[in-house]
Amino acid sequence: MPKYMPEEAVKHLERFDLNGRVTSVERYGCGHINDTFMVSVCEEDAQREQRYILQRLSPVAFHEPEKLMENVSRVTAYMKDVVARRGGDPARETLVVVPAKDGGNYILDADGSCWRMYLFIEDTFTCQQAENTDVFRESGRAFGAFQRVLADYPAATLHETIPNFHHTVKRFEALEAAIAGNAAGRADSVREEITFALERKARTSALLDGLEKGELPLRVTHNDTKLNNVLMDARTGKALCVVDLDTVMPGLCAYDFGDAIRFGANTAAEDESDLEKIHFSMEMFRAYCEGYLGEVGDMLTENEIRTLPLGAWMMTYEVGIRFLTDYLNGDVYFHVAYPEHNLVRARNQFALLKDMERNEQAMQAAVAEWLTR
Ligand code: ADP
Ligand code: GN1
Ligand code: MG
Repeated sequence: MPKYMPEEAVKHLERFDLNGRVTSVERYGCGHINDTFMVSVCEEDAQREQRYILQRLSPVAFHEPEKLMENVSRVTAYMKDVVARRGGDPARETLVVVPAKDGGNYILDADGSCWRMYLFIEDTFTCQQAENTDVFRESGRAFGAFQRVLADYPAATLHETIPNFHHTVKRFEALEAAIAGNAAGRADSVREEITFALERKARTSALLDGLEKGELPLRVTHNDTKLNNVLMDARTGKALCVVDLDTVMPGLCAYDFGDAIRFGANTAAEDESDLEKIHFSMEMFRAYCEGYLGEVGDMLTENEIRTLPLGAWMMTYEVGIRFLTDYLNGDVYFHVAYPEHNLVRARNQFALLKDMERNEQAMQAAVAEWLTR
């Protein structure tokens, strides 16, 4: 997808309820889906600067922005109450949607693209890679706490913003269609990666089978638990706020656990091209278990806990085939910085997957410890 430039973004700001003069608009963050900008506004009355996040939702990923924003508004309002009741600071610990002048919570531009704004949460940082176990353990605590807070949320009121988002069998079918369609003429150059993906077909339904048989419950999950979707407090180093709520919908806890592991227990960045640098870190895995299961260990069933390592495998495999699919389709979904970017990401995830497969027993043993606590 082409990236939007600040000059394009700035045009939409006058439709939001901002009290002051816009002084700068810059592209921001490392998300692969939306176009994100940081906006600075010099407030008229007070002589101070207020910053905002402005985002254009990806129309390729999200087809019903109205429903998506309804989810975001409801979930953030719910979390705000919980945080306030606990004596926390709702403006820092949850996302705050900035209203549009027409009273809505987003605007549509002439092309039908959806733009929305949040208050910028100051004095935080995000990590593009887990630098140490403390940071990763903290992110596990944050996603665990997020899931716990939403445990009693009326899940049936949530819209499915991306249908079948973690339906790995359907992701596999999308890969098969991309191979057959060969839209970008790249299929012959990635035969090795295609074979690697196809060889693992039998396992793609393993979590869905558990769901179908009633062995695994649906919960309200985040579904995109990358480390850079947690804002860390720059003053304390502790996790402060979970962001990127576009895919909050019913799901399996193995999705949230697994997606976090595939990103943070990789010894290299998600798009490292030197495969020698890519290893699966059991140390990081254990640290995440401490953070995550420390929050939700008593809430999850034994079956759920036992499927967490499978979740790590599944999410790594799934996003690997999603990157490969997008490469075959000509880079229509994920933002790319160079032509081979999606292929590099797919190879990276497959290298990680191989190392995870070598560590499956160790992962199982690590989660089993939580069953006897
Ligand atoms: P994408 O869906 O494209 O990943 P995100 O919503 O995750 O977009 O935003 C991209 C990045 O912007 C995040 O990783 C985070 O670093 C930063 N970010 C998002 N929302 C806020 C906010 N309210 N305050 C400060 N930083 C934010
Ligand atoms: C996308 O939006 P972002 O960058 O946090 C994607 C995830 C992938 C991830 C891979 C809505 O996450 O599913 O795991 O890239 N989000 C969506 O880095 O497709
Ligand atoms: Mg994100």
